[in-house]
Amino acid sequence: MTSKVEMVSVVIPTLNEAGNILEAINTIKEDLIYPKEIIVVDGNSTDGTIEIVKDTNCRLIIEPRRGYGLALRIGMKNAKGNIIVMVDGDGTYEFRHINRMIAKMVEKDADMVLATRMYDPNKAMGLMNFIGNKVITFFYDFFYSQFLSDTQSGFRAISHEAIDRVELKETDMAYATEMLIQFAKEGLTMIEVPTTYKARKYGRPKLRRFKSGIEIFSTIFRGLLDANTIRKCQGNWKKNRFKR
Ligand SMILES: Nc1nc2c(ncn2[C@@H]2O[C@H](COP(=O)(O)OP(=O)(O)OP(=O)(O)O)[C@@H](O)[C@H]2O)c(=O)[nH]1
Ligand SMILES: [Mg+2]
Repeated sequence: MTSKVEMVSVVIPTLNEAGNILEAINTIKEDLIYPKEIIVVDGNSTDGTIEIVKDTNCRLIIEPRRGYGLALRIGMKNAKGNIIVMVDGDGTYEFRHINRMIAKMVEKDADMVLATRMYDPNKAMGLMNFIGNKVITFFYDFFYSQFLSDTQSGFRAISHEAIDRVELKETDMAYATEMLIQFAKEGLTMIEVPTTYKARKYGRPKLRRFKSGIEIFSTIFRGLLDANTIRKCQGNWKKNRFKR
């Protein structure tokens, strides 16, 4: 439940994003209307990302161990806001939509708002990522009784209290799916707002599609091994059908 905004902690994982990170920080600083802190969790970048972040007044955490999920987890542990926003530092997401996501979160008293890229008129997502995302999302929605359209969105506003209720262990890309599974099991409310998406301008994707795909599917199926999953999730369908 998120009934008011005290402070927003924006957590940005970065690994060699020197050409992207400053625009991300500046846009968030200018546009986000709520009291805020920006926490960059860097994986020991070698392209100057660290120096760029040091020149801003953002909090910088260096986490040399690899992993997108690990970086987010460390960032969230250090967050002071009652709302946490996770977003990539690669300039692919529309940062300007943060206010809209938070407003929706409060309006609907939701525990998480995801920015969905599935209604993006520019169709900037690559075909393979689009297909993979659709298949993963279908299985996730079916088994966990949800109505999400973009489970692989890395742009989310999350209630701090809710994220403290779940235990997440994945260290890489499957972290994002594990979070949705745990939220579904806890009966927490997740809704989406549409966003636009841009192709990466600088640097290389860190996503290894095949490896991540296997990890994500095994996370979805492992989640079902818990005997109580069906019981815990069966009420979600009714509850979520109109909550949009
Ligand atoms: N600290 C840290 N950040 C990481 C790590 N791997 C990826 N990131 C960051 O996490 C975010 C998401 O990774 P991306 O490489 O953009 O993955 P993606 O969004 O699937 O790929 P694109 O299609 O290129 O956007 C980016 O801001 C990365 O810099 C890591 O091991 N450590
Ligand atoms: Mg990205």
